[in-house]
Amino acid sequence: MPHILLPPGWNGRERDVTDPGVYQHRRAFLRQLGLGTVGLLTAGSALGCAREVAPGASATPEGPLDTIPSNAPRDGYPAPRDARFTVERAATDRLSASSYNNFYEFIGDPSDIKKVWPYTGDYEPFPWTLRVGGLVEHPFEIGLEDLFREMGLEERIYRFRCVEAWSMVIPWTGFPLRKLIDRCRPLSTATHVRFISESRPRQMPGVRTQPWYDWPYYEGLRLDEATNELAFVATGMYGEPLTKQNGSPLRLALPWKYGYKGPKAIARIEFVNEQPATFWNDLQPSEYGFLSNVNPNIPHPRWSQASERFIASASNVNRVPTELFNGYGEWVADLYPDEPREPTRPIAR
Ligand SMILES: Nc1nc2c(c(=O)[nH]1)N[C@H]1C(S)=C(S)[C@@H](COP(=O)(O)O)O[C@H]1N2
Ligand SMILES: [Mo]
Repeated sequence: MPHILLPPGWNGRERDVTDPGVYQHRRAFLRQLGLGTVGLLTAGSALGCAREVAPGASATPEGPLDTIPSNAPRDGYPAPRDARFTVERAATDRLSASSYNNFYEFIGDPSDIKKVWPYTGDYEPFPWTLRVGGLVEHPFEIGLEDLFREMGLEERIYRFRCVEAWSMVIPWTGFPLRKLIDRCRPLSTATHVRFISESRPRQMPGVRTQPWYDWPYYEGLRLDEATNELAFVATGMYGEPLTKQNGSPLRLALPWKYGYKGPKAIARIEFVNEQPATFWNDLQPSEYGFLSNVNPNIPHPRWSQASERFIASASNVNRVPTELFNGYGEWVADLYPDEPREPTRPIAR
């Protein structure tokens, strides 16, 4: 494994070890809800917040929905909805889902790490080539326009749960991951699949200013998880191609797992014969397991997972109980006979 450079002040500073930084999160969240500032925990760290502008930088986007790449393929939108996947709650307001994000590659303001859309101006995802390799019959590359046409697009409304105990409901456009995996023709020796995100220092300010992370972002699944009916490759949201901050040009949506299991801006897929290392697990194994299924019975070592803040919109946030497998047990419970069905003590998994 490559070496992980830990952030300055790594030890004993909660702010630095938080995935998905609940710390800044709490502050940014309240600010977004218009509740003002709370106890200013200075985010000022050794890194500073200078925003280098890449040569030929594009203008800062005007708003969170101004970041859908103008050359994103639009064939097949809006896609027909798969009626098996709907949620009783109304979908999260589109603006909230596109302005409150975790995408570390685009963090441009360390004091508000969820606000990444203003820093996506230099990122030009299209044209994009997805590379497939490892334990497959024939490694190959495919342009996304061709891939999208070949796979066909559908819409699925899924619950979405971040490990930080907030949640949304998102209408995704895309195709089942199983369809893509079938096309990759993995060898019978493959047991797991790795996903590697794009990493472009010139276009992604967070990659430049946070060198202690082991870019590119990398994730992985067991093959039986990846081929489960629920596992979805998202190319769009709300009937349009993905915004840059939501993971353009393609990302995973795995509704029974915590959000970080779904990498954004996937560049490469690789089949392997052992459990692959993953980004957050390498950084903090006691807090972010490989499986990371949504489970109210497994508290995060630093907070409960029994309930979550459901973000309907910036002004409508309700605390609701968290469901085992995020409510998707019907599809995935059989995959996890060892997953606790009852409350447990905090354990590292
Ligand atoms: N490449 C990459 N993928 C990523 C992340 C990231 O920082 N980089 N964050 C993850 C986390 S923690 C979450 S909760 C979701 C957030 O997706 P959203 O911003 O579209 O809601 O993306 C996941 N995928
Ligand atoms: Mo997350």
